[in-house]
Amino acid sequence: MEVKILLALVFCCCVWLANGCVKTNACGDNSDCKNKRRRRFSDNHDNRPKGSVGKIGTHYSIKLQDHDPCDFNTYDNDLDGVIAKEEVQDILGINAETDALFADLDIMTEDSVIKLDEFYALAPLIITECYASDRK
Ligand SMILES: [Ca+2]
Repeated sequence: MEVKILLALVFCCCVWLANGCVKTNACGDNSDCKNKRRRRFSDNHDNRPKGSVGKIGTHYSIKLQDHDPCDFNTYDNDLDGVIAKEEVQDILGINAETDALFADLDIMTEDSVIKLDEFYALAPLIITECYASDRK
């Protein structure tokens, strides 16, 4: 009987500790990682790139002030490693050219996000400003 109570107590402690660890590793309410993401977003909010895109035939011309239109990180504002359509629209506006650019960059996987490999494979082919870019 005493052994069962002791085991139950140990089990409860393990569950309690495990829950604590999960909360620490995932972005919990007080964890730093969530704050860092929010901080980057708000830091960038005033300094977010703003530009425009024009379509010339099958190619695009992107005009951005003080930001590199050929840099993946220019577009990946939330740092999740992929570019969502909303992230491109935040910078280039919501219009037909932005939609077409996003669709052409997403042509390899068509998964509604642009991954790093996709971006650097396609940007030098379809974005005029990136023709000379030899980034990998
Ligand atoms: Ca992103």
